[in-house]
Amino acid sequence: MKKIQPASNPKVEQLKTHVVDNANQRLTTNDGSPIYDNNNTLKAGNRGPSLLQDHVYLDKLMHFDRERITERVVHARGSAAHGVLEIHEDITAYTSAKFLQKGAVTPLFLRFSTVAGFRGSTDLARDVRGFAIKFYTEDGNFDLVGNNIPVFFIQDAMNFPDLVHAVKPEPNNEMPQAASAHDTFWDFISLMPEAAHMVMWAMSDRAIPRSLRMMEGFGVHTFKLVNAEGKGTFVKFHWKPKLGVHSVAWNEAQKISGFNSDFHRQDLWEAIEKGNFPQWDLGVQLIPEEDELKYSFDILDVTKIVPEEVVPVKIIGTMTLNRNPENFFAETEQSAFDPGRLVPGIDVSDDPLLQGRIFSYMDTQNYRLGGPNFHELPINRSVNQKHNNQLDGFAKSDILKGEVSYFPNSKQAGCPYQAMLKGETGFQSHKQPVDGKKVRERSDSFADHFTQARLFFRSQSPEEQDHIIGAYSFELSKVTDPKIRERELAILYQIDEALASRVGENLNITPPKELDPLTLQFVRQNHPNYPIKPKKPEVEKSAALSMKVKEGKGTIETRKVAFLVENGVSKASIDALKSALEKEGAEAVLIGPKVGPLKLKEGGTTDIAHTYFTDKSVLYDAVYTPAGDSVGALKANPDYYEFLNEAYTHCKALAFAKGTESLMEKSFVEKDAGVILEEGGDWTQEFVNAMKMHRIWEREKARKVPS
Ligand code: HDE
Repeated sequence: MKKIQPASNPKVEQLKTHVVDNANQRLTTNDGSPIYDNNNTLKAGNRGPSLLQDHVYLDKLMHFDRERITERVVHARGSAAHGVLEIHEDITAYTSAKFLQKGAVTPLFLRFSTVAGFRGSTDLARDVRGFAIKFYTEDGNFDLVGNNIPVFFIQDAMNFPDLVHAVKPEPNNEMPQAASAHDTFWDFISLMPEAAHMVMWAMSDRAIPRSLRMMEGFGVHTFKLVNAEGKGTFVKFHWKPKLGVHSVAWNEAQKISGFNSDFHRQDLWEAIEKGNFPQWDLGVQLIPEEDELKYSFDILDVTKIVPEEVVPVKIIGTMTLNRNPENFFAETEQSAFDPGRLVPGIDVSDDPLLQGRIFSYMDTQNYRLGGPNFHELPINRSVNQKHNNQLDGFAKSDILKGEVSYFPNSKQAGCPYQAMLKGETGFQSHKQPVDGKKVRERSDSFADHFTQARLFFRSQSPEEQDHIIGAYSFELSKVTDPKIRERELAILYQIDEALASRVGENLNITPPKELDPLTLQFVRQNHPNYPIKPKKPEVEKSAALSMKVKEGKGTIETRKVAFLVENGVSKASIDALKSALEKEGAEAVLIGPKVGPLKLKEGGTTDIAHTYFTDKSVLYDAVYTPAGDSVGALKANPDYYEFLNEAYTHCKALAFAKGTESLMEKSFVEKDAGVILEEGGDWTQEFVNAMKMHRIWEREKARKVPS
């Protein structure tokens, strides 16, 4: 991976002016008064009652009592980093946005999140991941508040609070935390076939990423680019990770949640601290306005993708995350995203979900961050100074100069002036013709709920399909109301018969062939003539939808390999694989019996920071057993066998140094393409190649591995 030094930029410089460094400083109250004693409250006698006049204590406790703010109503659990976007291609024909011009380098802040869980919930929940980016452009902030899944559950903003209520913990007992596997979610979903496509993604491995650095990101909605002549072009935004798109297994995800519920947060933080800056290519799918109605699906319907085979993704730039936040609360927690933060050259489309979002985000930030001045918080400030006549409000920090705070004025020569008065461009909405009656209706072009769900399912590899079936079976087995299970199976039947019957087998249900009357009744509220014959899709399969690594395409950069050791391990045997891994950008981590020094066969010691007490195979990508006098101790160590067995079960690559093969006998590891022995040949390269495939999928077939 290309290591880039984080160059300074206007946002970094702006933030620096707000950073407080307590090193070498005297303790003070919030008003700067030096504190003499920070241990004892003021009392009447050293055994007497405390005094109300203790302003030092009052100052401290008054602040402490107010430390918590309301968490985000959704996407509460998040992790973020600073970075930059660099544009390599010329797309001036489509947009005048300055930050999208060839050569532009724009500072940004990216916050990843899960959706359903509370702020302290596990990173590895089966869930959609938020992918929200604030670009600090010279024309103000542009927020691209996307997800790692390119479609959404619902088509119209009116249903959003219901969707969220259904998926969040149930209101009577606040269970379950950070999980969709419960009655209310599936009750809602089974009445809303428009969710079928997104649910398919959520039941796929996309919803349990290996790392935030190994996820795709999507702007999700269709947006509009607008060029200097005012011509609009529809656009879909894509972020393609340089490290590839990878996931863990569901069985693994649940265990990671126990061993390290900060797994993704820590992974992101550590990668950036080590200089392994995560990178994504920025891609755009461009659709001329004339083609708006050309496809079998409606491009304003957020439950649809535009398959890459139909409109190719043009790569135009690279995003690099190169700096961790200085302070979690000040930056990650207080960051306020809003799809309505637009800059000249970019506009919203008429997607009714996107339109609804424009209100909700600003409204929620006003509430969550305590008033209308949240954009003055350092993390939210634009890098160009804002100039307007808006005054006052809670926590105002800008100090407006002079007596003029109105428009028009003559006392300040009409300033701040409107761009149009000086022949400047400024933000102009795309001049699209609009004509229609005021109605609360859904277009019938939004009525095909199953074709793309089918496209997604049929584009998956057999292993990925198995995982999807496993996920539906897990979630619907957790549902307690049999009617809900059946209703959902009727939806699955509409998508793919084999999918429905395999999930049905696991639930002891024969899938109904027709949608449930309740579901139909609901759909007909939007589409009175439902069912409506869907148009023939442009493609039946899309290779871009499968995550399976193509032979010879993978990378093992930043992957972690557990080296299982005991006293007496051979340094030479460690180094043999360690150097091969490091050459490929991967990391070797020694797991030993205790922290501190570990004896080496060759003499001397090495330091152990990770032990069998704390580290389990689910936290690593592959496992190696080096040779030495450690074999006896390993043979007697049940944790060693747990490590091997689990790594094997989760289809990871395993390597055994010469003289350690016999350790396999007590485990249930069997030699296969992903079990590499140090015997002749280029075994280190073989191991690297096996890791590059991410998983040894053949193993799943033979051994009913948990998904
Ligand atoms: Fe959000 N969403 N959303 N959403 N969303 C929020 O805003 C909302 C939707 C997304 O890291 C909230 O600041 C409505 C789609 C992300 O801070 C809230 C609708 C997509 C984040 C809100 C949607 C998203 C949010 C809660 C339907 C993908 C986290 C806290 C009309 C394109 C941003 C907040 C962060 C957060 C409303 C649908 C992505 C309540 C009303 C579609 C990544 O305003």
